[in-house]
Amino acid sequence: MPVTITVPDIGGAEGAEVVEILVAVGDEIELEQSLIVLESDKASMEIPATAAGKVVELRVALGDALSEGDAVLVLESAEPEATEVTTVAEGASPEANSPAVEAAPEVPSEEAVPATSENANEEPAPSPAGVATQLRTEQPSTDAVAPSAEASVYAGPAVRKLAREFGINLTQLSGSGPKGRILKEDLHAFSKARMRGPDTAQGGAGLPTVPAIDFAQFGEVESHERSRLDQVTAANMTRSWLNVPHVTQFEGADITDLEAFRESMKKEAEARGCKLTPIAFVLKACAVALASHPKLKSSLSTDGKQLIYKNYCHLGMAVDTPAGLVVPVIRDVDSKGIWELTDEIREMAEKARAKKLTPAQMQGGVFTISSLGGIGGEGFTPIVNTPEVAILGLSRAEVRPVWDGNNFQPRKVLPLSLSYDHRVINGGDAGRFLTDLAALLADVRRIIM
Ligand code: CAO
Repeated sequence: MPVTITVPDIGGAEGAEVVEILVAVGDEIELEQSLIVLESDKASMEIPATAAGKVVELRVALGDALSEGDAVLVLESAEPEATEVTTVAEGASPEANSPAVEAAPEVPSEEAVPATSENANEEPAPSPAGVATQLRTEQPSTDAVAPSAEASVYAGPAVRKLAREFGINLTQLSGSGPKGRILKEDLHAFSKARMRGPDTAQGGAGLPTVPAIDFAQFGEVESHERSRLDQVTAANMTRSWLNVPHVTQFEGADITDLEAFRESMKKEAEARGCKLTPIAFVLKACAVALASHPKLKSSLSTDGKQLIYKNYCHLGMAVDTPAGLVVPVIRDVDSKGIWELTDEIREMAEKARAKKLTPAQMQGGVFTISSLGGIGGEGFTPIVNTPEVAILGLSRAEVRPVWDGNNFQPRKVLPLSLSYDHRVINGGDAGRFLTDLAALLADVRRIIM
């Protein structure tokens, strides 16, 4: 018997354009097979068959504008007349579909449940036998993209389903089908590219790979295996560099008085069997400054929605060792004196160089100090030791002519460079912290205030 398939409830869309006709006269089609694709200004929708049979007449042409109830085609079906049955178009929005479901009481209520975070990854329940009414809500992609962004992508339900299975965010693809429709082939090409590397998968927005070069063509070369530590450091640096928007702020701290004090303590230091270097004072001054600027020792939650403040002050100290860079953590710097810190700095540096640090001694830092003062250089831009949000670089202190308003005075200036995670720290935060830190170092008496 002839069955006319009509446009179902398409979420109230009027005059949706026919952008694809997926069947032809003479085709044998199955129940729920997609017949045509409609595109409204909000979504694309595949119109499924509400009965199986042979197409005897097409009632639509490309470019036609259709609304609910318009005829799509006529089937010669062996099944009883099915034109009375309401069908909800695939791809129509859940909200728009709800009234249609209310109007079809024979449908079990779970059919009408829109995708939520709880059910988002479940397949829609199969339609009960003999009931042609069907609601398929678009489920959120596994990627962190607003569902509305993906819903506006021009792709059919099968492609969307496949994209969800592959964890592909459809907004990252450009379709090769008519009018930019995303096809299964586009998904396959995208996932192949993604497996090859990030450069091609992002359509040029990812990282270009560095080409492999045979250096031996230019002269003699030697290849040395990198230490495990170097490889781990490389991975950590890359991760931080790629994830964290870095900014570096510079300041010169006048440590003339601090150096005079340190010199005056030299004999006492020798008597104690230690060497008093500037870094112990810098650690202590940082602890004091961080207490007034707790954001500088916070961390961002993984979803970026929370800032985690830490009520402790364990500071990391970069140590240069023959095996590579390590960062032991000095605990509770805020409650320790300069002598205690000096001992601990030496102990940690020795352990680091002897590869005797335990994992626990390298964990829990809230802020890192990297001192190249003993090596040299006027300044550098350290990389934030994520998930910390800031790191302080120290360069070689030098006597410089500093204008006091009347004359140039010879002052010893310690170059400070503060790199920070600009997702968390603003220039103002960094500037205030660094100014306060420089003031503390300029007059170490303030450290005990
Ligand atoms: N300006 C001028 N002189 C400085 C100075 C500075 N900012 N910092 C230290 N010095 C002096 C010290 O006073 C010492 O002088 P004397 O021998 O005349 O007393 C000399 O430089 C050597 O100091 P040091 O570097 O051995 O000792 P420290 O306590 O200052 O630092 C440590 C300890 C462990 C931080 C350091 O040895 C180290 O490993 N630094 C490298 C850190 C690093 O690699 N950072 C880069 C990380 S990113 O790649």
